[in-house]
Amino acid sequence: MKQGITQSPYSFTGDDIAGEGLKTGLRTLGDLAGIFADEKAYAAMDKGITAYNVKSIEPDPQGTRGGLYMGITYLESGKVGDEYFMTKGHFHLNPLSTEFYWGVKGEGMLILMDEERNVWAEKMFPGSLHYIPARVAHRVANTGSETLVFAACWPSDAGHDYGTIARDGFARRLLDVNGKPELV
Ligand code: M6P
Ligand code: ZN
Repeated sequence: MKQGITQSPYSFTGDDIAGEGLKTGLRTLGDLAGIFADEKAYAAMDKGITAYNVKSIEPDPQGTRGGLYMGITYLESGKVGDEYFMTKGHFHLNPLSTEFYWGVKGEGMLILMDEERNVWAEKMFPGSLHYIPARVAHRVANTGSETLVFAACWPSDAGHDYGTIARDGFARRLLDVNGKPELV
């Protein structure tokens, strides 16, 4: 049992997290097969390049009710054809689960889609804060020329449903149209 003054086992320095049990995950372009519209452009690219890295602190086992996880994602700048590098995107397995995202560095767009497949997007930048409601799929695109860094906090019983997005995709895509991001 802990007593008295102790030091937290975790740290958050604004653009990095560290501490006990830190988890890290890498997604290469090869891990993102099927999510980009321009299949020809995708086929011509090196599948080994890093699309993004995620670091997370997950103090309780996955599925724990009432627990919280904290993560930070480093999404590289790049495009596949006219489409910005983006995260896989997911609904939560637990449909009641919500999540906060916030922008730390760089420029991007949080793309959101409800179960009726309505799609909207919010600009991400250092200091932007985004609440992702229940039953809303979420994906982030890097629209800038530097690495986009964003942090997230989500319930430990949220889970990731990647299958729905893998099967049906998002109803709209964020493309570079004459140098500007547009939902198409
Ligand atoms: C955020 C959180 C994580 C998620 C990560 C990457 O850090 O939402 O749960 O894993 O972004 O997104 P994705 O899982 O869609 O690739
Ligand atoms: Zn989520």
